[in-house]
Amino acid sequence: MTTRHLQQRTIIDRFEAWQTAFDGAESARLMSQAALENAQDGIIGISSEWTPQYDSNNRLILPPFDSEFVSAVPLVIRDSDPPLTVDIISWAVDWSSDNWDNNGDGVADDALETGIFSIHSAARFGGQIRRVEAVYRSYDINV
Ligand SMILES: [Ca+2]
Ligand SMILES: [Ca+2]
Repeated sequence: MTTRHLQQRTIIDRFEAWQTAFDGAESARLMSQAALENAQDGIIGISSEWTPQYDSNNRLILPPFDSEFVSAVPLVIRDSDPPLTVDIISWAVDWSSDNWDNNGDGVADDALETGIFSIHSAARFGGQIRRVEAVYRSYDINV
């Protein structure tokens, strides 16, 4: 490894960690989406014993990585030596059956929540944590 290469590494390490964590979170979201498409629960690295938490905007709040309910899954996202791995977690919500008023219209699990799913994913790498979330209608998901 050349000195020049080492200097470049130092400069970009911080951004790389941020970007790598983001890539990991995106990968987790895609894995959950694929699982939902295959009629699986789409949950990665979080115990089914966990009780979902929501913020004041009815958005799900993932448990922290050090939660007793979390066993983050290592995911290799770069070919390198050693392989670059991020820790990922993901949770999928079927709005029609989570006993929560996800769309904030005053009624939990109403007809307008039918067929809507959201996926909430996070990844941790190099001290950085990135979170992503997405909402889908079932016709996007081919359930
Ligand atoms: Ca509602
Ligand atoms: Ca609901």
